[in-house]
Amino acid sequence: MPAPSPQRPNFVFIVADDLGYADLGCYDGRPAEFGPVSPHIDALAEGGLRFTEGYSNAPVCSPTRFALMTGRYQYRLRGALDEPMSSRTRDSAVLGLPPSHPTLPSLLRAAGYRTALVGKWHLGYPPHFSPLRSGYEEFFGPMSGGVDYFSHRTTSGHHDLWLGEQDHAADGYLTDLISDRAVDYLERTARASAPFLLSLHYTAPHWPWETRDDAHLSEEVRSNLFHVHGGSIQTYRRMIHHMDEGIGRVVQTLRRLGALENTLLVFTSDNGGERYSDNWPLVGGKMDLTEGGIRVPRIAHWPAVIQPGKSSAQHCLTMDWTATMLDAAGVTADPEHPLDGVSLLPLLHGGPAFERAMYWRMNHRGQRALRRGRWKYLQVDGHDYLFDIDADARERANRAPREPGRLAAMREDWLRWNESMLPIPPDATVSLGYGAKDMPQR
Ligand SMILES: [Ca+2]
Repeated sequence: MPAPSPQRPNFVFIVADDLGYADLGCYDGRPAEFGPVSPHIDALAEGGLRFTEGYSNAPVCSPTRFALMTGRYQYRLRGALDEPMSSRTRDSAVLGLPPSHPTLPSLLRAAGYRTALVGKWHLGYPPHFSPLRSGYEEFFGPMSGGVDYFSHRTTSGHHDLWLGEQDHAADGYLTDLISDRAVDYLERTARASAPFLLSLHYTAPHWPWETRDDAHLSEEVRSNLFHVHGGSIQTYRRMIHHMDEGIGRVVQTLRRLGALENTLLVFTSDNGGERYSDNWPLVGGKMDLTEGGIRVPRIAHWPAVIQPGKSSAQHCLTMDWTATMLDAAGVTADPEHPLDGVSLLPLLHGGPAFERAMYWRMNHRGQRALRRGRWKYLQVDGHDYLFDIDADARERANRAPREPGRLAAMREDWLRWNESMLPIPPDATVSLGYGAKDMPQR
């Protein structure tokens, strides 16, 4: 094992929005007609560790972000029980991340880290909630779940681009504005003596389906950002490519400032892919607890510590990275809010993979899932399934009738876990945005 780094590392945690398992070149994604979709992210995989069984805490936006911020199962907080939090929550004093709750940025900041969120928040609005109230010193981005890339407005028409807690007018394509701000932050921060956390939460490649050259679409998607009448695989890939270009600039800036070596950079997605995504060979996508909804790209890059060019089948959830970053910074969690996340730091240092049970739940379609080792218990619409994921990641060979004992044990395991979480209240919402009348369903 390499010796531990003498200085506390920096963290750049990059989240793509609705990016699927096979959308990137380094996950066997197909190239676009313009060439490789994700050359800079692919280079991070070559220089770092690529996870083949990395999972999001939820198959939808805001619940995963609750888990990332708290390092705990999101089902412990009421706001995370909406799937996802919609823009109707704007005035809510309940639906958001409570400022009193310890977070990744608040714990790091208390330990002397500089902290910034550049990009999407989606964890509630001021005056009750905001990134600045949850540990970030700086915030630039939208607070809602989705905005138009050019007008920066939500479906309900609210302008939703903020600098701190102030409305912020800016011209430009949101992916580029986010990349510009990230580079600007690094230039102001990376040479300082204090280490930093930069949370870089792109909205790409989330709908509406707009590339940098599609400003003319802004007006027509104004009242329906779900954009059910538009988009294409070509547009989708270009949106990923725009984000990839920004990530390339971020990496280049870190390198130029001499900060790349001791920065743990993680790239991942908040949930599985949406309608134009490629989740092959997995079934399902966003909102589903089948693998396509929760297994996501995940790359860790840290030249000082991680051996380059390897992949790992270590099971890990989004919240495990919260635990990992705190561990790498030498910061302990608040004893009143112990982490559910498990630190992967020993693995990053070259240690062996370990078993790590993972639990999920969705109000939508009454879904449950538990992955333990090679086995997965899944319930959808009242039907119980059992899959050997190592043999059948596509979840087409249902082993439940052949292994009733294993199924029963895993169901009991899930039920015990669920009792330790908040129950789903009657007023919890499920927001789908479109359905069978808009396009044939899978
Ligand atoms: Ca998302």
